[in-house]
Amino acid sequence: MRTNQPKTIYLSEYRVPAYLVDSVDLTFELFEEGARVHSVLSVRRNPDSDAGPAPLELDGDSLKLESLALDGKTLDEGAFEDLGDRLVIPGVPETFELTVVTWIEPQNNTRLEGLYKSSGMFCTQCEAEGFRCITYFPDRPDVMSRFRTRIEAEKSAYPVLLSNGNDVDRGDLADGRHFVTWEDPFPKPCYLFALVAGDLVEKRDSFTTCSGREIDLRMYVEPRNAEKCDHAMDSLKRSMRWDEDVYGREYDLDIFMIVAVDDFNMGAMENKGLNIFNSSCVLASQETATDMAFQRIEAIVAHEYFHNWSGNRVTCRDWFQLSLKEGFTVFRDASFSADTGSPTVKRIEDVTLLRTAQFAEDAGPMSHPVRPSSYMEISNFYTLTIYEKGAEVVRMIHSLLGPDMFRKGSDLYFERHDGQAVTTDDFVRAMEDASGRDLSQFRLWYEQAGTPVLDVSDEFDASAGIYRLTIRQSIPDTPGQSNKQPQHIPFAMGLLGAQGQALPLRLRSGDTDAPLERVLELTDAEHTFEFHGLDERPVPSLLRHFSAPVRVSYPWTREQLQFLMSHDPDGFNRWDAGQRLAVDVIQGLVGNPDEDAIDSRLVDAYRQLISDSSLDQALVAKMLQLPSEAYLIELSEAADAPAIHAARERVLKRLATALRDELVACYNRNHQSGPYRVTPEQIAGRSLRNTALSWLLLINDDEGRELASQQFRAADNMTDRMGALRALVNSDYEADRERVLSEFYERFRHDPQVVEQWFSVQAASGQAGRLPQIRALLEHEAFDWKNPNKVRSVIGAFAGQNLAEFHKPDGSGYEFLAEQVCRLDDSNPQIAARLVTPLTRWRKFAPSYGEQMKAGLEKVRDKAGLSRDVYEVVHKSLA
Ligand code: 0A1
Ligand code: ZN
Repeated sequence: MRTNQPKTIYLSEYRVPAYLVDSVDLTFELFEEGARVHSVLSVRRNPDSDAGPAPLELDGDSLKLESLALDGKTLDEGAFEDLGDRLVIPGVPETFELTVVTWIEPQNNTRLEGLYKSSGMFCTQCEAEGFRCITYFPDRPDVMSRFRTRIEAEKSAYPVLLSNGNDVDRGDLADGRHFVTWEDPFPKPCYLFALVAGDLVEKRDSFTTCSGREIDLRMYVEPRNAEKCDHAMDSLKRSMRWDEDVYGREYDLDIFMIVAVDDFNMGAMENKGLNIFNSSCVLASQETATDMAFQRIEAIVAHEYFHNWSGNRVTCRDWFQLSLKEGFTVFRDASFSADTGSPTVKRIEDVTLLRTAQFAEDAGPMSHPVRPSSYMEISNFYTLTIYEKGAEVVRMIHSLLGPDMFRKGSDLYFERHDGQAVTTDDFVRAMEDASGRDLSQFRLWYEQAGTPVLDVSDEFDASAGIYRLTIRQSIPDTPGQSNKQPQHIPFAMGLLGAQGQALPLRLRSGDTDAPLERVLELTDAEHTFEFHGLDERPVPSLLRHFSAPVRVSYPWTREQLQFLMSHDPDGFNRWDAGQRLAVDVIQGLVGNPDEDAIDSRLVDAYRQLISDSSLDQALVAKMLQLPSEAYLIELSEAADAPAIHAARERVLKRLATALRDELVACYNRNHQSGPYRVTPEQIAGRSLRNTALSWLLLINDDEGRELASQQFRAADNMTDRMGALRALVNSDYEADRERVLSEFYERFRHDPQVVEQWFSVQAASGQAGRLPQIRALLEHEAFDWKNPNKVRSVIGAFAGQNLAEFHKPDGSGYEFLAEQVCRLDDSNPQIAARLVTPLTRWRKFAPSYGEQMKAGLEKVRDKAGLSRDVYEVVHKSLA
């Protein structure tokens, strides 16, 4: 087990590695009772290091060292020091060969870091620091080596033996065993190493690259999943083409492999040539996966594939630079998804996640810059800030430079740094060098944490025809950072006239050819922009496309929001105006239980949305979703989650009652007859139908109930079956709820990915997810504490989505979560540290809640033998 007195690691203490490892020759002997790992390293002193003839230091975690030899000579115990998490070997020559033999127990590895077993197969997860759980090694991304890997295992149980690169040798051994040897020609950090051994079926396809090379594409899955590979394979081929077309990036090995495993801490991993996926992020069929899952799979397959360049060919110098690969790759996968489906809808989805969860993270105790300057446990820094805010930062560079200069910059970056381990600063410099733009102030986005706030005010000088827009920027204090400097913010905007027409944005009087949209560049704490030649006071459309990850505060009237909802030429801002209007209406009802009526403007706006089939239905489907409870909490101070829940439900019920007939009509109009397809049009249709259904059931509408039951029975796809199930589970029809839940389970009990959805629809429901029911789910035959997906689908869904229950005034939800975090801390600290997040937000809530949340955290803090992962999160949250 790891030490529980973690030390902080600082970026300022970065030193180049004293030794480099040019090549690694690994042999894995895999057995049921453990695995023996032979590792032969070619080591040489790093000419760029000023450490001189320093001792060689190798990282190790939970390893049994069997032997150690230097240039063939065994080192006995006096010749090196075992510090628990490190081996220190003094007096090593300038170049040498080190042979290390370790014994590990993958079958007992519940942390799922390093080599472990999942559903009978061996697999690995080495990012960030898992390789040290396999063998002693300088486990840091700036040590890049050529890997050769021989895997030996029993042939009947493990017919498929995989690692990175190309298979160069294979054969049979004594005692029913066999071996395969893999060679990866590209030097890589050890976090990109992977191994898989199991009884898997292979699905093959191929891809011809832009230069005419034929790439062998292979997916490996358990036999029962053989029919769920097509979507991922298709997504992979489209990603490969897209990266050639948009970034000029060609795939480099002859084989590209994807493996699905059931037990996985994260979504997927970009190991060189051998991507390993959480089954739920790669396997899909029409009957078992929702539209959302199809889209998520496409995005994750693309994300992992794109890492081949942004992450693998050019990697990170150290883990503080994590966003170098993650922010850029999320930006790339988001652009791919936007090009594939509806760009506005994709933007809405990304911004929803950012504003709900990343803004909350950035305002909480774990707030950190996109390039952090310290950490205790790096696994805790795979955050929304690194990924999503990091992607927004790259997106802003893209909008400041424009697509052509950005492409020049990325070409330069890949060319200049191919085969290197570099920093976010190197990325920005490549963008500067290619474009000639000065991004020195822009770099603050990487260094300063916290979400900038833009306070916007305006005035109209009718006599001069001038509209003045004043924007003040401020950045809140975050742990360890105060008095921040203004950042460089691209602020896209437009102005609308009374008829909804876009007005020319004349920054000088008499400007001819003035554009209808501008990207204003904010660099100072305050700017005033003047727009000339206006006959009337315009309505401003601010921060179009969400051009920067900031909060905008402007005193919109409800009339203006309703106007923008139907007239803003920017689809994103149309949606945003709807969200702001709904937030305003809901907030007006919070803590105001006697107020029953809601603003007729909201009802009218929604009526128009539901009824007008000439509007973009994909956008309408998004606009009909009320802001989530989590977002409403994020927007409030001293939040009262049950009161927010009640207010939101009241608005939903009022809307559903007022629009009952329109909802039935919308349901019927969106009936789909053709074959199921994952197109933006079909997705929008199913979303509208299922929204209509859920609203009708909220008001106990008998026709809605009948429609839901019918849909549940007759659905030919999971989106519709799940839509009906969710609507019935969240309704007051208790008997229907029980019936559909048990029918659903009986039908899909043998499919873990569907059972996960079945768990979460209950855990997230105010009706089916009361605490005794949640406890019963933990006892269910299908629940498995060792499987992160099951843990997330019950405990994560309860604490993250079932907010009125989780925040019950008696504190029982908090106690429950603390108890489960303590339990998980022993088996899987990474998952435990993620699961505790909701409690860390205790300062956001009204004291009667906050104090009890804090007590939950203290209980976790006091657990004996707390992991480093949970220690860091809990201690920072209580500080
Ligand atoms: N790099 C992977 C995700 C990943 C992140 C962290 C992990 O362990 C701490 C494992 C995988 C990606 O971005 O897809
Ligand atoms: Zn990634």
